[in-house]
Amino acid sequence: MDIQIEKLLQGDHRTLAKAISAVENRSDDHRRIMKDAYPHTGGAQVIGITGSPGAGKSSLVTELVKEWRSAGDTVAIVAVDPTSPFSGGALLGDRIRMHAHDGDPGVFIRSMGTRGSLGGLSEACQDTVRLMEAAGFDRIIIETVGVGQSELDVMKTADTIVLVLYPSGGDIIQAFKAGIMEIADLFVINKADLPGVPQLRGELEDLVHMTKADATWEPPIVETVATSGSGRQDVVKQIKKHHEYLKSSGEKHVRRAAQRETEVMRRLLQRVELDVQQEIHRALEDNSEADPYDVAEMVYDRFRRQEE
Ligand SMILES: Nc1nc2c(ncn2[C@@H]2O[C@H](COP(=O)(O)OP(=O)(O)O)[C@@H](O)[C@H]2O)c(=O)[nH]1
Ligand SMILES: [Mg+2]
Repeated sequence: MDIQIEKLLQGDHRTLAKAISAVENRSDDHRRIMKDAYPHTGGAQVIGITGSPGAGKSSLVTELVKEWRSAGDTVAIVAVDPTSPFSGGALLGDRIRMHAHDGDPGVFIRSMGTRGSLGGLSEACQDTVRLMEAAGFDRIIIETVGVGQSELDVMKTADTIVLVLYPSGGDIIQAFKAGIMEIADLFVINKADLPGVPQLRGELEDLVHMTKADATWEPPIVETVATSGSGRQDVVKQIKKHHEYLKSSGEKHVRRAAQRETEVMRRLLQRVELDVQQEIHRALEDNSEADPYDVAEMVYDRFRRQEE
């Protein structure tokens, strides 16, 4: 499979799709593809959208796409589905197609299964986002269900994090426990056509005051009805405002620098993990009587010696 970087940079959908597959499968040329693409990244606003299943994330994404497309912005979407590698993304794809974005070169959708990629979800997702940036998309959306640590890591690679809630109780506590509350930049109360909105807003305001007491950006709370499009302009406005805040405050730079460090660490640890495991097995076999403190010490010493 030969990926032509020039075609990727021109925004060719087929080349972009092939490049993402190559990276997901950790094919031989994935490092080359990423190195070629990397200098062309950093231009898009990456928006993470999370929330429990059924909150209305895909419906909201569909509305945001409409709004941005009518303003002339191009949009690429990564739909991370924890259950199946296909259903969620296909569903989202169907929705967007239903709204006549089919064949629109300004919209690109890719789904990704939680266990579908070899190098880890956040790595695959981050690489995918970079390829989309290199292909010239203005806005990149990552839609994911905020359940596990890997989904949380995925969210942390976004510039702007949106948490979608709806009035039914329960999921706000779940989000709080999962640590999403602290990292959200914008809260959307979707299904605002249903009863219970004032209560949810009250709970949310309390939690925001608690977790974001000394933050320079106080996350706004926006109400939407994704099925009718009501409130979508407010969401778009707040996402834009957050991006401006990130740039003017220097926070964007700070976040990207921190992400860079985390990424290097993660990629490195992944590579050494296998080596370390082998070393541990050997040390355990050779020293069946030794306690874990000494074995750990031995393995560490062996690695230190290898370095010298
Ligand atoms: N009443 C109501 N239903 C909605 C709203 N937004 C989405 N839904 C419905 O909620 C269900 C789940 O929506 P979906 O976008 O797939 O949620 P996701 O799992 O978070 O992506 C669908 O049946 C939607 O039609 C809303 O604002 N009000
Ligand atoms: Mg969905």
